[in-house]
Amino acid sequence: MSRETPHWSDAAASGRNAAKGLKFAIVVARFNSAITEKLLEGAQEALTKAGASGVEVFHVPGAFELPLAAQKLAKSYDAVIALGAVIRGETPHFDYVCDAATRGLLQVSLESGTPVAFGVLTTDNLAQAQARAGGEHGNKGYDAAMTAIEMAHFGKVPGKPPGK
Ligand code: INI
Repeated sequence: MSRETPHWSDAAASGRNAAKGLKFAIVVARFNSAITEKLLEGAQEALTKAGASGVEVFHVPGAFELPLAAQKLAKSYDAVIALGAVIRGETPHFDYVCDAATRGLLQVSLESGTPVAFGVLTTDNLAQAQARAGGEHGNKGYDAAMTAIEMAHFGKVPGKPPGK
């Protein structure tokens, strides 16, 4: 459960049925799996609370692979939740992986029209990642799933909140 001020809609947050009848794909990077599996737990908790039953989980090697997986999944789901953890090392590799994941996931979302929630941590160290994967800064996987629920409804029925 996230402990920071929620930035998703009240309807998505309070609707026990907000995710009912929708299909969600969660794609998770295995790199830094101690972190990403916690993000996955958070995302699944949010979707379960919102009444989702159509949830499937897919794994890829690292954050760099998330956009291609999301592109394939975007065709068959109402929303995709991309989860990863990129932790800064000693080389510029971090910047390239972050950039590729960020731009790639945005591109998939815009080109497919399917919401792709960005649940990729980009941190300077492991402690910062732990704090955001079920620690003192909440769980960004949970947050990404709540965003996916809201965006899956976005524009479908104007003026009608999710779960109603
Ligand atoms: N992938 C991550 O998900 N997180 C990282 O921190 C990371 N680092 O630091 O290298 C990482 N690299 C792997 C990358 O995502 C690809 O899997 C790899 O380059 C093969 O394409």
